[in-house]
Amino acid sequence: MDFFKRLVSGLTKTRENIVSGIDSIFHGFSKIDEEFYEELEEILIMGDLGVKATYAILDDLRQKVKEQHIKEPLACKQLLIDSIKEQMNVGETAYEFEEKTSVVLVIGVNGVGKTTTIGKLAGKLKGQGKKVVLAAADTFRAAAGEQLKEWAKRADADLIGGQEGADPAAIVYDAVAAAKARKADVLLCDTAGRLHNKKNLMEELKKINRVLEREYPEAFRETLVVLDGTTGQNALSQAKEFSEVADITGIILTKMDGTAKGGIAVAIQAELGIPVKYIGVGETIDDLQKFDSDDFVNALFTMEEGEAAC
Ligand SMILES: Nc1nc2c(ncn2[C@@H]2O[C@H](COP(=O)(O)OP(=O)(O)O)[C@@H](O)[C@H]2O)c(=O)[nH]1
Ligand SMILES: [Mg+2]
Repeated sequence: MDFFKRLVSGLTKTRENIVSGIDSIFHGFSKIDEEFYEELEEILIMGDLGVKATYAILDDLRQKVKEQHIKEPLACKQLLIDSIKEQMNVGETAYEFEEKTSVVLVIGVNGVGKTTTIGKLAGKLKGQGKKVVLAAADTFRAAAGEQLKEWAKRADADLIGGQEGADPAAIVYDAVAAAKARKADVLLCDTAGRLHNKKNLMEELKKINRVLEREYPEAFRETLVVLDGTTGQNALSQAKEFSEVADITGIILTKMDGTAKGGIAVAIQAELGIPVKYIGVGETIDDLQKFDSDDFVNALFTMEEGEAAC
């Protein structure tokens, strides 16, 4: 299946959640009035686009409708699509780390998909002919290291780890030494996500960052927050909290296969202005895609073959 078809297919539930509601409004209303906007507002908020983004989208839509003297609800569907794309605009998303000697710190709460995503990323980079080293700096649970070891095998990447309970910053230190010695292109660091203990997490990230700054200043830095796309508004608040303790350069939204809450991608880019760089669309090594907001919105409003158009 090609890339766009997979995206369209993966977004089926989100599309049903948002677009079928929108379509019924566009068809159900004979004129554009307050009630029309109110219903639209409710659907966008229920669709996890977030309150702030929803208001911005509707303000923009109202203005365009006024300027262009549009009277028919159906005639403003394309304007709505354009408004969503505009609100999501965060400029060109950069993937510089893929081209440079780089170190990628992957953070996020437990269970969101950090380890899995690192495995997928390692596989992608290996596919591009890169040398990849993984740092198993989630030493909080022994299982986490084992899981990353499995992924390292699958992706054919090197792994640097330590005992359960070992100091994560010390593992990152060892991993940097290995990355340098082996002339690695990319070092991917897995971490433990204990957001419920913000002070500890902050201290831990600070320590890791200090090691990276001191030992690997020549490496290009990337800090990616992994969020579980099925958790909707929770994901948005996690992104906010992490942005308070780290300089986030991008978001990875996982479990976008089969969720009805994919609208959260709009909220994240529109509200936080942080680019969603990848989305996870399954549990295998190939299930990670680069994210493009225009493609995403197009896929959201594209009917799949067999899906009834309202
Ligand atoms: N369906 C689906 N499951 C995923 C995706 N990413 C991760 N998972 C699953 O989510 C669970 C937790 O992932 P894990 O990488 O261990 O999360 P971590 O605690 O953040 O490291 C695992 O069962 C993964 O297979 C995804 O994109 N789609
Ligand atoms: Mg993990």
